[in-house]
Amino acid sequence: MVVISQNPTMKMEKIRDDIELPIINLCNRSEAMKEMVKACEEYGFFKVINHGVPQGIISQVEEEARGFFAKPGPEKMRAGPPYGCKNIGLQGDVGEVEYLILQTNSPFIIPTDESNKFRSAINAYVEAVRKLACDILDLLVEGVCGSEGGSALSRLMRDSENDSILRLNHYPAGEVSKIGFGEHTDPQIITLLRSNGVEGLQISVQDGLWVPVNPYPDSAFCVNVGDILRVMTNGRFVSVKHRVAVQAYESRMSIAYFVAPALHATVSCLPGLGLPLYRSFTWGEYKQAVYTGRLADTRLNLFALP
Ligand code: GA4
Repeated sequence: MVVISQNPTMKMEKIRDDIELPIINLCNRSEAMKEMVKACEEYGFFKVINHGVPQGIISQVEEEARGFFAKPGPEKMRAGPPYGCKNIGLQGDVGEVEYLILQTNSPFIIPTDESNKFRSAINAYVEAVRKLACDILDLLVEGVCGSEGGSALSRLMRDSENDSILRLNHYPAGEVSKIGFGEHTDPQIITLLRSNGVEGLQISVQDGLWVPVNPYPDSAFCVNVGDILRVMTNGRFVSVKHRVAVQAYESRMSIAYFVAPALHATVSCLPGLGLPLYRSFTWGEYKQAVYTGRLADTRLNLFALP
């Protein structure tokens, strides 16, 4: 069904609540491969279950993150640069969100975490989601290029200098008219997202038409295609704009693992996928464009070939 939103800051937008993202069972690998490729072409988003990330590891990091965000503001500010509140990026974008952004290729400290429990929970989580990301990337490459594709994508993140990041977000409950995180595509290869069962994520299936992503099943990871994977599949997979709306009834918490290559890695289309739509570039070059632009920009246009 298509409903017109009454929401003043989200303007008069259409919300479609009859589209469900596919829930893909990773136990059945050949089925999963086909379903994932189809979902990446159609929505740029899917959910995975039986993903192999132990529930204990997920619960631990979620509990620590809840504890961190429940601390008083000044104490969180002490966490310094990894902690941010409302300001998104460097060009004046804002949202009703507080967050921790952690670079996963170098050791980090969270000054409020005297016992190091949070850090250990994060490290265990990153190790587990990294494996899952490699697994998904290998299946996707095989689905698109056949077995000759090998580990073309997962190899990028096996590089110890890969630029993957972990972002923990907290969207306090509030006025539903407010945007927690404005519309954007993820710049990286793929994103693996967990949420605390509170809705808010919406994806843009076509201009001005938003689909709310239901946060169930609870055990699932929501996976989405980033701009780099779009380039590498020569536009066959779509990196789709998404955003997060504030919920009135409960705070939303999410943990996103953004899979990125090393800064020096060259990004270009995988072999056998036709005439390239984009020129080759390094991830460092793309990241630079990402941080000099605004959140909602369609940065890939800058790299499109005539
Ligand atoms: C969107 C995806 C990730 O959250 C993120 C964001 C980054 C940031 O918050 O620092 C950016 C945004 C994201 C894309 C455009 C730029 C950079 C904010 C912003 C305005 C961590 C990322 O990699 O790109």
